Amino acid sequence: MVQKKKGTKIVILGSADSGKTTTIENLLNRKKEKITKIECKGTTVALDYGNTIINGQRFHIFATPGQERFQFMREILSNGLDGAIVVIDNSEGVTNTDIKILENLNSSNVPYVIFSNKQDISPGKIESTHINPDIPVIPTTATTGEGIQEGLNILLDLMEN
Ligand SMILES: Nc1nc2c(ncn2[C@@H]2O[C@H](COP(=O)(O)OP(=O)(O)O)[C@@H](O)[C@H]2O)c(=O)[nH]1
Ligand SMILES: [Mg+2]
Repeated sequence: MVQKKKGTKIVILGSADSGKTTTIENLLNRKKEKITKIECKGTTVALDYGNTIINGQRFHIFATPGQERFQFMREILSNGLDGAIVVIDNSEGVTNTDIKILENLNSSNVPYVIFSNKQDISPGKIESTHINPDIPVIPTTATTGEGIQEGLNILLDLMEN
């Protein structure tokens, strides 16, 4: 039996400490939605999860752990996703973990955007041959919310087309 989908799944990917949890907090807290976090010593070990309604549609948003040993969680969470956000720490640049994530996304048909985060401490554009020139790169500061909502809207537009 074909099941009716109950909402849209967005996954936030990126290296450890790039700002994924802060991004999901920013997206959901402003709407006072509850977030479930599974952390150890302040870092995500399994996932962060929250859901919210945008324009009458339910969105399930997951943030993944960045450490390599949790790659299996990225794979589980990346099943059946409708859109993705890759959060890159602009002060660190594109890491090996980010390269793997970008390569996976580029070989899929999943719409995604890149947040070049921590613009407050490292302003400017990311330069990397690993970034597909067709993919929108949005400068963000997750701690203040700068660029976050705008970036989500750009992703939602891509997902509609
Ligand atoms: N200065 C600055 N710090 C940030 C920003 N976003 C996240 N952080 C900090 O970076 C650290 C890691 O953030 P977190 O969201 O836990 O990263 P995650 O491992 O990707 O989930 C925390 O101390 C955050 O407060 C940002 O835009 N600017
Ligand atoms: Mg986290």
